[in-house]
Amino acid sequence: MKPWHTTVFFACAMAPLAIAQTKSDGPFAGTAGTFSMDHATTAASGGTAGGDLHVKKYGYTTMPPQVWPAGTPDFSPNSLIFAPACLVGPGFRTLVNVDAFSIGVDQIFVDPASGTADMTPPQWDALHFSVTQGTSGAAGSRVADETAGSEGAAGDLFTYVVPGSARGWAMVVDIVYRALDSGEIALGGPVPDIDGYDFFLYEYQLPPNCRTAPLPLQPTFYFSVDNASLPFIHPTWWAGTSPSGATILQTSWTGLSWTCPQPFVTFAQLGLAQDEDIDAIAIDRDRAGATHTMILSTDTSIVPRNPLLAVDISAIAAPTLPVFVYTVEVDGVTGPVSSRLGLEGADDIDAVCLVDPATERMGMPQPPFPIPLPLTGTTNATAFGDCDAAGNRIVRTFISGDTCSPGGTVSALFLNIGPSGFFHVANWARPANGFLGNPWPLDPPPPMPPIFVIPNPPVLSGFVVDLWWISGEIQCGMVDSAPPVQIVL
Ligand SMILES: [Ca+2]
Ligand SMILES: [Ca+2]
Ligand SMILES: [Ca+2]
Repeated sequence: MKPWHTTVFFACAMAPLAIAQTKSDGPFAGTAGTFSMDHATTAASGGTAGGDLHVKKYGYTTMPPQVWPAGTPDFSPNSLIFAPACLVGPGFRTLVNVDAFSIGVDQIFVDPASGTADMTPPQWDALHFSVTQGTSGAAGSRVADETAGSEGAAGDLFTYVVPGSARGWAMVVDIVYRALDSGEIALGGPVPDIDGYDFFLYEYQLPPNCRTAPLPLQPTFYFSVDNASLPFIHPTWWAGTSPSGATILQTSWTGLSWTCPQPFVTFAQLGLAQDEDIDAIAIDRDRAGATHTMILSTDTSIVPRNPLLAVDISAIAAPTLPVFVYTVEVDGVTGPVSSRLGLEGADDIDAVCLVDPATERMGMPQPPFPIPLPLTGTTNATAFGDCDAAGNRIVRTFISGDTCSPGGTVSALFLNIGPSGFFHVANWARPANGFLGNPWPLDPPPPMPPIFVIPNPPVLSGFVVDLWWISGEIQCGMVDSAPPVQIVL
């Protein structure tokens, strides 16, 4: 291996080009998660309609999210809420739609007395969200840009690092990024729609040593169904309360099976009308040391409300719970988070999850290196802790950028461990159709993923490394250096 400054990789000075921002970007581009989609999207993606959770692994893919396999805990569809013992059997799966879910370990940092974002170093908070099909976004916003595309924005996953987040590169804060385009995860249908997302649930797919955070052995699954599902829900689920799509239900894993659903928080406790519908939840209740809070969204077309509400759930049995608009202070002014996301008017959110990347198994963007070349400034790199098929800890790192067709592309990955300087570890080449273009499934099969897997021998476990990608498109005369990403092996 050679220090990076002795590696002659790009020899020519190149002029920057004006390029549209069509790539996935930000600190979570290519992230994993558990998704639910609306019925039409699920069916068009080759899945089984109705309330099912779908697994999407790290990266960009030509395979849609897959139905959760049986396991422990068992989030597969016939076990989770459709077990016959719970009186809503598998035959109802095409009729019941889960439109919000969480496993209670979201990392939510808000003041429970005001609903305002409130972090203490080294905490971060990164909001992951999806918008509804009716959302247009404020002029010039990232959401509006995506809405203008033929497939819309409703099937994309966006992220937003909440101001006040303590660690990392300040330039990623208070910016809406698109972490995944619907085409990059192969969602089907003319206007795909994600209607539920949770990152942490995905991590039950990984051995404990590969997760970003500890997970409960006996988790609780919090969820809501949509109003159209209500005729198919057995009355026992409501425990004597009035049926409502704005009630949040819960079911717990006993180690062998799930308890039958019961109310966690009713619409009445939240001050909502019975005919309203909660369509997104993030709950921080079952995480050690957490302040018990919840972020939710209602269907704002039924009753106009801010699309992100914060709730203090520390007194869960109280007849009414404190509900606030989720707000954040920016430049001394406190205002709705939804406004920072570029949402206005009838715009609405239908999936939400909050993640703290300070867990160190998620890559932290670092300040960019000064490079004596004209750079396009368009390349983005991310890194995530993961496991290989044998259960060994690995790091996956991805780059994304902009298409320069038909130019071929070469990329190089450098690795820095400690004070030793950067070492060149790999080159990666694409022969045609642009290096870093989105969506990836448009590439000729088999797609070559924009990925490099760094094997992680146990002897290196715990080392902090910086990953640095540089890439160039020879025919188009483009070169760029992505900000380095720091992660713990
Ligand atoms: Ca959506
Ligand atoms: Ca609902
Ligand atoms: Ca909503």
